[in-house]
Amino acid sequence: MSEKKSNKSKCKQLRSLLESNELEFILEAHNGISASIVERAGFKGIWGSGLAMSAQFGVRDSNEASWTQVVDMLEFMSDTTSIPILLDGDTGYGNFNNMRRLVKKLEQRDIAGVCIEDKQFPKTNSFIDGNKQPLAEIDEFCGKIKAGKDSQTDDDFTIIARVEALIAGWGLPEALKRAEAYHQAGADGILIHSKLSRPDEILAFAKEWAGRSPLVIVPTKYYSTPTEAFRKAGIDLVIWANHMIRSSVAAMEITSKNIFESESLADVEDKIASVDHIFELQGADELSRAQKRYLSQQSNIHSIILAASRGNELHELTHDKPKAMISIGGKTLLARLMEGLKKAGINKSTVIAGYKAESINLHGIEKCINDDYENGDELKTLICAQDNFNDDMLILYSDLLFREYILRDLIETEGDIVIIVDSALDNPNISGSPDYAYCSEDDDRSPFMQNVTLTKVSTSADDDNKKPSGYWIGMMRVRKQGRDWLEAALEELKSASNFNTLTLPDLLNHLIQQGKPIKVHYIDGHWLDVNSLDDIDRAGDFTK
Ligand code: SPV
Ligand code: MG
Repeated sequence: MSEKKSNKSKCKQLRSLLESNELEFILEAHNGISASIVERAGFKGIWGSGLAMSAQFGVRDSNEASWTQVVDMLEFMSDTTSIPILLDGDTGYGNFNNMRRLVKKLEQRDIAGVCIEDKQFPKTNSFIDGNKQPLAEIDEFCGKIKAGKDSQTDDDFTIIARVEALIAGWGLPEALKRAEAYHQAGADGILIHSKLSRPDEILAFAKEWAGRSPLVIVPTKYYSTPTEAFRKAGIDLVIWANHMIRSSVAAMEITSKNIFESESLADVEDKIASVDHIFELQGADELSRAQKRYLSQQSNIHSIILAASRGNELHELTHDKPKAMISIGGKTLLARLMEGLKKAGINKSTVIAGYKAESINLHGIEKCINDDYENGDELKTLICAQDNFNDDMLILYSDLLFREYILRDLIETEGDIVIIVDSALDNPNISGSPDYAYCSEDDDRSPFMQNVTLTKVSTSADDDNKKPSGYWIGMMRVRKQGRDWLEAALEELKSASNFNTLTLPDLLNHLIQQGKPIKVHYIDGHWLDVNSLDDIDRAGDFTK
């Protein structure tokens, strides 16, 4: 595989190939991926074959594909490679004027050169009834060459004149006469073509031509000739003209037949290019590197949502569904929560259902089920989602309503485990028996981030005669280290006889007892949870 990319322009590279003292080779390609394969194989140039390109479009090599369709394809080929492309430009797609426009467009797309043949538009492939094909008038063709040369802006853009006299059966003298005329008209090289299975007429031409200008051949028919014979004859460039399209056609025929007959992929899988190899040829790695560099980092946070409980205080409202599926202002609590998570860039969520689990039917969530929700509390529910734990996750209750910034703050706060504490103890939205958070420092309401940790969560508002710092709102962020702590704690607690009664606050307290820092981020209101019928009214107001 060629690793070295040339600093030279593509036009200069092609010119060097023609003018080097070595015999050089270029190989056909017909689209972006085949061009890329040709370059990776080590070739120093690409033949933009008319036959192969028309074939890959599924049309005939008779100018059925328009010249702009060809040029569009060349652009893909050129974009994906760093080696020069010599286009098989048929007859130049019209007269001198069409040739001028062709050269202009090819230069704009970084195509290094074009080869035109002295037939008439629309041409057909030289191997189909070659001798019936009318040749162009010499003067007219010379005018086309001159027009092309006069319109190129890069001095190194190459125009090769292809002599079809041998194909049309007009003999060696006519071929030489034409080649000389085209050389005089300014062609940068001569392509002499033959349909014989032996190289005799090509070698005879080369001998007479005697290096007047670079000489190019296409040994499709005389393929068995040893390459050394071309070298000795002073040929400059060999075009392997159609071997990429033919090899891919052969492979596709075998594969399609195999899949059709076996009605299975089992036999072909090991015989074809892997999907990863296709990605590699497409440059997928470069794109992932660019994404890392240019895209804001996509969130990899996974949310784990506890939604197993009925919400007994809501009575009839939760007769046939859990609390999470109660509708507030026309949208369920869970749907609102998912919307909030998505807005914060969190697209992976696991919902742990229990009571009336079947009624949780939201798209885009993974559902885990705690079948034993009646006999267990929150930790029993949480461990049902243990397989979905992630090195970056949120654990939260499903009955929360909150302003968007709270989630954003939680995501942005550093810490192995971070919780949100509402320091507004007079928050009118909070009723019932909330979780009071006791913290290392109270909220100083300064705009600067405080370094506060949780010391306890309790349902009591005067634990040890102390005032709580606020409410834990039921959201926590757990990063890699925190996940390890949390999993170890769950493992220990699982064997406790009261495991079935344990809640998330119990888990937090256990972690604190073990000396693990639980980082606190303070907020000032702007949230509520739905536990009672009164909360439903408040929730309605909150969402207006
Ligand atoms: C092509 O590759 O399209 C050519 C070469 O023109 S040949 O098919 O041999 O005419
Ligand atoms: Mg052709």
